Amino acid sequence: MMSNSNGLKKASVLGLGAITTFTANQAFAASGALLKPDDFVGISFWLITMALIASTVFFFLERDRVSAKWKTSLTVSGLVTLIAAVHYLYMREVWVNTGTSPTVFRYIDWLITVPLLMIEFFLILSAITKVPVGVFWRLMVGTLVMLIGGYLGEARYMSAWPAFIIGMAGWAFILYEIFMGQAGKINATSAPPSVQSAFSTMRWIVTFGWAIYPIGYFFGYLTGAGPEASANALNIIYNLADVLNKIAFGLIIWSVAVSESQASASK
Ligand SMILES: *C/C=C(C)/C=C/C=C(C)/C=C/C1=C(C)CCCC1(C)C
Repeated sequence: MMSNSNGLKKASVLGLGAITTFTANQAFAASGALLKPDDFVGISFWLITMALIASTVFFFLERDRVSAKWKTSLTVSGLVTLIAAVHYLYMREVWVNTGTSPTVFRYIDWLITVPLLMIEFFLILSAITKVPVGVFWRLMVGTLVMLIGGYLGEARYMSAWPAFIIGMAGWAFILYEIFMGQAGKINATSAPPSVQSAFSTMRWIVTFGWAIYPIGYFFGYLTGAGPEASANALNIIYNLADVLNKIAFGLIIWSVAVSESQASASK
């Protein structure tokens, strides 16, 4: 009973938040251009905004279904999609009005959401065993190097290639930690099968799903295509990557949380 009415309360708070953001944004939109039917990049910004809002509501409400130690993981998944949804509203605005890449909003979003995604690795392991904080800090350092490198290149503080290489080094450091470093070892030695399987899927997402971003950067800055062609490619690629890396990633965590909660309830 209690958790039901809490759920409803949460849903209405969220709904209100979404509507407010949306209305404020519409007022802002009225001053500029509107979405055109042949602007497929602009349309992708819209579609993904809606998917992100829906995912946020879903993750927050589903917290009620899982046992206590999994709730934080679902909260973090919902925060990732919420933060991204708000940024997508602004990014669409920049795109529709100027036809240029919303680089600053994109990186502010990443600066918050990528660390939160890294924390998920830490959380799913912490739900089952004690994890040294060094794991957490190494994942943060890798993230910062990756994003600062990318930003320096995209905002043209640095030439595109060297910045790209710095970014790639940060990502490689993250991959090392989750495959061969301490996080990987803790998973292999102490996690139950369902956590191991979620950990391994999450790890492949960070490998192949995240690889889509440097591919986007490549088409955006390193091929020498015209500015318009490359801005289109860059944004559509980054947008699709976000669907996988924010929404699908959250769904994997949700599914292990639900199955582990049921398993421990039936014990
Ligand atoms: C929700 C947003 C996510 C998961 C963003 C992830 C971004 C990356 C994995 C970016 C990677 C990059 C490199 C590996 C090289 C330099 C350029 C970047 C920043 C695009």
